[in-house]
Amino acid sequence: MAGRALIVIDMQYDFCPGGALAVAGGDEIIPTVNRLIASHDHVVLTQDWHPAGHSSFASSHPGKAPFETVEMAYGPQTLWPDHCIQGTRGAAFHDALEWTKAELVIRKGFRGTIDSYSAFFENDHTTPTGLGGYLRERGIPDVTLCGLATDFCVAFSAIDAVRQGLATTVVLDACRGIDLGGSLAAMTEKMRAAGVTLA
Ligand code: VGL
Ligand code: ZN
Repeated sequence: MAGRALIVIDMQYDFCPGGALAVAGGDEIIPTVNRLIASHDHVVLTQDWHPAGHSSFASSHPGKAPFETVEMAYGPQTLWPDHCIQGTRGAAFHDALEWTKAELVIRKGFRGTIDSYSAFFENDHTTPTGLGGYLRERGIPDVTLCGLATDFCVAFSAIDAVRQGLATTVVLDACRGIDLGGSLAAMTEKMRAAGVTLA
């Protein structure tokens, strides 16, 4: 598939069973993701990469528990268990992921006061990660997404990809979701409505 980039979202230990923010079956998709990596010319990885004490951690908000919502300057923000802290094992890519051919790793969520689900924009929806410019400059018009979690980082990335004018496919078999209060069905529908091809 010439000219198509695969964007592998957050295949890190903390999102796999045993990790700090484990997604059910998160590690089951690795063989499928590896096949997608093998069949794409260009591979980009994202890596959730938070400083200790990040504002998306419930532990940074006295009296709040993981999975509650708080109002941030940029809007509502779900609070999470401490996860993907820079340099820790939990933030590392899963060893079974065949990541060596990746041409770019986009780290996100590295600013202490803002979270970033999307590979393209932080959660204020205006601060870019640079990925849109990277793909434009390289003349890559088509992207395929897979990884974790379907209803957060994958969905936000896919919807932003469409907004960047990219032809966007999400391979659902190669994703797993968190599903907070029906978020998996809601975000799957949002992707479809935005014009994402669900494969
Ligand atoms: C993610 C919650 C917090 C994700 C990252 O990768 O979907 N979810 N940080
Ligand atoms: Zn995170």
